[in-house]
Amino acid sequence: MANDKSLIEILKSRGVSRRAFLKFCTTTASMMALPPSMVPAIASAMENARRPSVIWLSFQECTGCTESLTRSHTPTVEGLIFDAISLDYHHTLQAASGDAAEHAREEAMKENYGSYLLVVDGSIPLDNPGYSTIAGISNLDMLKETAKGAAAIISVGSCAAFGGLPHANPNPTGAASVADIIKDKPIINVPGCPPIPVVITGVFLHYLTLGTIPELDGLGRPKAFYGQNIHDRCYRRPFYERGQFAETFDDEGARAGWCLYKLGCKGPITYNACATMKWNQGTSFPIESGHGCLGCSEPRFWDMGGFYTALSEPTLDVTRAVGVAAAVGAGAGLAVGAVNQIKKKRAQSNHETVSVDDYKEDA
Ligand code: FSX
Repeated sequence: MANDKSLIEILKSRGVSRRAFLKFCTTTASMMALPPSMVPAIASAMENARRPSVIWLSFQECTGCTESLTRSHTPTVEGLIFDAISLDYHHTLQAASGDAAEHAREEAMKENYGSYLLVVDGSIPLDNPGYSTIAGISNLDMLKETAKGAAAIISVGSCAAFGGLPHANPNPTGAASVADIIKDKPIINVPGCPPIPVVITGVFLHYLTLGTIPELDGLGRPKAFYGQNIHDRCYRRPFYERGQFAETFDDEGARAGWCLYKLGCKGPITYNACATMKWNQGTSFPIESGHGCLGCSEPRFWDMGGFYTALSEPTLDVTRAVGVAAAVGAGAGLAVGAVNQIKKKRAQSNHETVSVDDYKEDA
């Protein structure tokens, strides 16, 4: 249960040296887009931090989010941080099952009422409560009941944040996001299908060290990780500017590493840290592996016109006019509809009111 050991005690017991700890604090500050001057404050906060109780609920999802988190961090310090939260309930990771598992959730809620973190992955079916139940409790009822005593909610993955795959047209279960349902709690959206594991732990870290939720964009995503689009940080961007595009996945352009825009890359309308933080401990990310970005951290990405369909035909004007593209704030070469959609997304000022259904008119 929570609050039994401080974070530094846990790290020490696992053989993490002071030097490694401080290095980790520096990395954490950088990950959270905080200035180096914040490192001592982070170190001090982490030394005194107690493990928050975390209740993790999984609804309509593929478990990719949990796979992403668990497979990528052992035995790094980020992994230890994951150990350092008190994960009191998690369908996939907990040893208990049946009544014992449900009691663990109820006990954690009772013991830590008002202070526990609720993490949700997966969307919630609204059309028929029987579509998805846990211990005979509908996802909707379990979410509402567990959210009541939560200090904050982290929606991990695009399903929980925006509806994700279950919400894809024609949305047969009436899938809804957490923010569609819960209106009276701070909600941090950590989208991606799945999200980058270091981003998930980074959000935990922010809460753990600073006791606050990070600064969010109009879609409830932490700006530190979702503040820039893939296109702006993509190493293939110079090819885009020169109008050099792969036309097929096996042509000379593809072999030379040219831009994948014409092959359907959604990098220009996708806000995520893949191009900078990468995956598998910084090894690569989809575009580096030769595949366009699917836009998985954006609402309704399954319905964005096809993974291999270009956003629009890039023109000489837009491919060469970087300054103009920057001025419209949405990357170059976008179809007018896509630009409008992005502007609308960025204009949202209150993430709690953001719903996937807000974007229906743009479909
Ligand atoms: Fe969804 Fe996550 Fe994609 Fe899967 O929990 S964001 S389908 S990776 O597993 O919710």
